[in-house]
Amino acid sequence: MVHVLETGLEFIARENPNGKPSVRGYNIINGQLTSSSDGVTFESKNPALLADCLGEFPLSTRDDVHSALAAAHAAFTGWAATPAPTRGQIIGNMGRLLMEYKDDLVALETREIGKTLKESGGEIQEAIDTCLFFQSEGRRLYGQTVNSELPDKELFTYRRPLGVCGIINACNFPSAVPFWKMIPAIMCGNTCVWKSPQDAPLLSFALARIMHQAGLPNGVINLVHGKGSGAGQYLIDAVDEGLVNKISFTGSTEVGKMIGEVCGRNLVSCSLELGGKNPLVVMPSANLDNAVAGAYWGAFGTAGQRCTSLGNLIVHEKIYDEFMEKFMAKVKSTHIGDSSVHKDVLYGPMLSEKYAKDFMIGLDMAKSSGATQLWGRGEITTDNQPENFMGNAGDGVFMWPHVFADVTEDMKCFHEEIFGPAVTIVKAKDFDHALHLANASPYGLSSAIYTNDRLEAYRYKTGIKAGMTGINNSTTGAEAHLPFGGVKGSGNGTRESGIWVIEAYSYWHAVNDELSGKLQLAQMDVDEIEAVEAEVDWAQLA
Ligand code: UN1
Repeated sequence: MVHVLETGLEFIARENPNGKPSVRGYNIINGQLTSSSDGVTFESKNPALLADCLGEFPLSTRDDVHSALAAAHAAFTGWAATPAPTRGQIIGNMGRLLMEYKDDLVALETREIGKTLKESGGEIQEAIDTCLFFQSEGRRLYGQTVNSELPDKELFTYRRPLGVCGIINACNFPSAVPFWKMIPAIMCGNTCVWKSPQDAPLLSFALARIMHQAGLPNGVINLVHGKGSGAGQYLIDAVDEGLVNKISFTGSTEVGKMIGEVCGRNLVSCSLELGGKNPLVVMPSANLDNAVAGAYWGAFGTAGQRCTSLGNLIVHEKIYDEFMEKFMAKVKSTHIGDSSVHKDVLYGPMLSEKYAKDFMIGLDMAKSSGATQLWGRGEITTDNQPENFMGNAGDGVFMWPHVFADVTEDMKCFHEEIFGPAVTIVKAKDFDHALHLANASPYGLSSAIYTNDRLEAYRYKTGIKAGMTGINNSTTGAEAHLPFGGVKGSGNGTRESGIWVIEAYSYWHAVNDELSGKLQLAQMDVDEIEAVEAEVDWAQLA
């Protein structure tokens, strides 16, 4: 931890039960550590051990957000003019520093949002992969040469940066997702104001410091902490004030629609990665053990708090009983607890108390939908804990795994995302019915099918309306060089990751260069070509 904390954090006096330090956190505006203009702060708490406070962070005011925007505007011209290979080199340095600090960052992420150490490790790795991918993109960022219809004239295309980007991400992927956004943004020459998720300010601070340590000039990425209704909203309001050229948001569909409206009325581009009710179909030809493993991981890994978590598990009636027996045995054996203390847990606490509260509302919705609750008893407490809960339930916000069966298309819980460890199970009569069910929710982010029938797999892949599909795999598991995003209620069609994300952070600039020494008019001064009358009767050949 020493390296990261050396870069400007002060400790504050607190007696955390695990003996870990609390820090005074700061915004980073134009490379400087600043507090909020009115001095108000909020706390970041370990959801597995609520008495462990990671620190106090500025509750940023409108003025703070405006200062960050001013810094991003001031830095833009110089950064956009920096050669792309140099920008790529700095991004490569970020990747190498993340590798150096990986263990510290993994432990910090687990402490701040409660993911297991293994999953935090995967996530920091995804941020590293993103840096390494975009390091070399600095030596490409290709434009094209295009042939002109006129002689002695050249046509070119260039990728240009959009300007100042507002970045807002959720706390469930607090490292990978902001890197998915900001790395291509700065690669293309943009500058950013990053509103950190309110439940992961310390990790966001550490990541932003590492970016500066890698050689990022001041003002290119400016970090402001706060809440969605505060700093996040001020950043969106700045779109109406003409101060933002791009918004990139990962979060709920409801907030995404609001952001889309604000951006739409200002003709400002936005990338929206929103909710999902991701279906996973199990067909009779599937390897059932693999299907059980994929469904179990999809539903309960990360305590079900991924955008790509399994929502509707659609099981063919022929293998329903056999599948359910194996699936329920796994659910009942689930190990839950604080991964920084207990090694082999499948999942830890909810991301924060707020996520725990919202999950309980989701559970009530599923119950009142009329589904059969096969497993799960809400929040884990000292006198309400599953067999394999590890630790002291009262210390944090832990939830039982929940299984709702006999779900049908007319129920609310079939259509609505429940963000947390809960799966809704639907029985399908045949393949067509399963595909219909998989397409029947308002979302279209991820999807999956377990089958060993190649034609079924093909029909699923072509018939499903989703941004991502796993064949004989779970609904999760995006890689840093494949396009990530959804259709329908899951987003506005933009993509993150790989070469595809570059479209979201640059515009195409078409340039023509007239070398003929005179004015030549496109379409009008083009040589006319006369077709020659044919003398042959082709019909004779038929
Ligand atoms: C998200 O849930 O917002 O595929 C991102 C996955 C991860 C990324 C998820 N690699 O689940």
